[in-house]
Amino acid sequence: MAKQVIKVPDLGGADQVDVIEISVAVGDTVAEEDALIVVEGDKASMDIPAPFAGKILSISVKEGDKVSEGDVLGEIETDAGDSAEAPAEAKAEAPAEASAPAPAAEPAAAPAPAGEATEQDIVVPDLGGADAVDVIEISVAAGDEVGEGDSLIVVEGDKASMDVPSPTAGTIVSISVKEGDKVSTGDVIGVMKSVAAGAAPAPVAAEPAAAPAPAAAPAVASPEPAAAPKRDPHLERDHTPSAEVYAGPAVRKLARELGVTLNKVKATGPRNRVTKDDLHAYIKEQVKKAESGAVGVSGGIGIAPMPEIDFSQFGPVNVEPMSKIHKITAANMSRNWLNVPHVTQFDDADITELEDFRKSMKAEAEKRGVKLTPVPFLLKAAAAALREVPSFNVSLHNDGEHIVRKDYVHIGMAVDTPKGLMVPVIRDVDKKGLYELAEEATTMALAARDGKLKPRDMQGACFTISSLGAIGGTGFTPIVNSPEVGILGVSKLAVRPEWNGKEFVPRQMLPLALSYDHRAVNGGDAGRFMTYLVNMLSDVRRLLL
Ligand code: CAO
Repeated sequence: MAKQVIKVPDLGGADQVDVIEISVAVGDTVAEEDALIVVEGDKASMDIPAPFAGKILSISVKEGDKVSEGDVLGEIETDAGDSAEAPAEAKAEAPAEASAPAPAAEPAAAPAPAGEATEQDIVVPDLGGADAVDVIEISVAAGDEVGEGDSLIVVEGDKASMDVPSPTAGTIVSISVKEGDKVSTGDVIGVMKSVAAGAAPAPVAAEPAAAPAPAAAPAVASPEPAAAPKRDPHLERDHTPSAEVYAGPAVRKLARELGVTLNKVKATGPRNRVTKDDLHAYIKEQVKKAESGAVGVSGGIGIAPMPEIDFSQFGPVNVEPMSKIHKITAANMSRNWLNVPHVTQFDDADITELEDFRKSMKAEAEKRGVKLTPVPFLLKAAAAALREVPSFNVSLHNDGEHIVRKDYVHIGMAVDTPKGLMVPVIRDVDKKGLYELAEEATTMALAARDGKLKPRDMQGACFTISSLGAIGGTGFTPIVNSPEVGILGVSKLAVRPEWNGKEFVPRQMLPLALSYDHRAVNGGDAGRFMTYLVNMLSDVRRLLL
């Protein structure tokens, strides 16, 4: 362990810069090069990185202070052993990567007469040793008039984003790089036409907005690499793109890593600056909203959050925690409701014959130890319909470009349990007989109610049946259990007068509601599916084939 003093490194000539952000606190563990504070000069902001990995022992500046090269910022306890105990000052004062300051732009070959437009290459100026930095923004286009020092493109190195400023006032003729390209000092990034001022022959090629500073005094012998920033601070301006967001390079980098658009973040820093804390607060808020299901549920469609209501003002209440199953179901329901464009189609199946048959088989079924309710018949009919109309036996691929067609028929069965809704899955329904399905449906429903289902028992369904027939109701619109694309809602069988062409006769009618994902299934296929299903249920002989 060694205690080291942290000092302000070479600021490339800038003096008395403002401390605009303290990025660490006492006790924080930092890695070498992590931003400790952010300072801002006239036009540039820059991170002051940690010279070593270690633990922050003290911070001796605060936001609003002014600092210059060599000023003490605080102390750090490094992991380095005695051998690494080089004078901290030496490390902090080490120069930016030993690269000689390069000329900002190639000088023009010939002086230009006053007032005459001359074309010149726009060259990437000294990047303070950084190499092959990313072009992250093109701020101008051909034909744009620019002033000297205006930002032309924004580049980003390891830790800093920097503007490449216009070397002179003039008109952009062309920009030869695009976002995502890599550029280094001396690369030509475009051509501009400048107007030479005054009669005296003047070098047309401009310098960058601020001349590159000479590297600081040579480092005092240090066993470790220099801790000074690797960029020329003159170029590290806080780039304020169209949204005019004010933030330092570290915050911008973090925002990009997290996929946050900075202009959405509420700035609380000095002069409306977005700080790291602002970014964290924004992310926290978004996560909270997403988890509550209020907004950001995949589509992020900006639904206003539900107001918080104190129900006790209306009468006695008891607030209880929701079960885990209830919470999962709630999240899935809102996800599916918001993501899936639902259509629900209704029909009634005349199951008079099916019921006669079922009742005639009931005693035999009981002898076999199974309960023959309408559900196994529905499973069998739905499996046949999925084979007949395969556009229901699909899932939409997440890439939005593919559809997954399934050559298996597994059907989920919604089970009402004291802990909430569970959907065990009966596999290969198309290959199973009625007794087998009846037995499996009973076993699964019991396992669901006893909380004995395993995760795999609830996975892999192609379609779901939700039967409320034993409970009641004439119809309901079930929610598709995505990634499935269809669900059948079954209501209570009712005896109704049906016209047979000559007279009204009492028939046992089963109300069915088929909800489907209209992205995957078109109305025609849904109509065919429902009609096929109804025919199967209405003619029990076909079901048994
Ligand atoms: N119409 C009239 N009676 C029906 C019927 C219908 N559509 N469906 C079943 N019945 C009858 C059965 O024949 C049985 O009568 P008998 O005992 O006289 O034979 C009785 O209702 C009870 O059936 P059951 O509930 O024991 O068995 P089932 O096969 O009908 O249902 C299951 C099994 C697991 C689907 C059901 O118990 C269940 O949990 N349903 C609720 C599903 C649910 O909550 N869906 C909503 C999801 S979306 O929120």
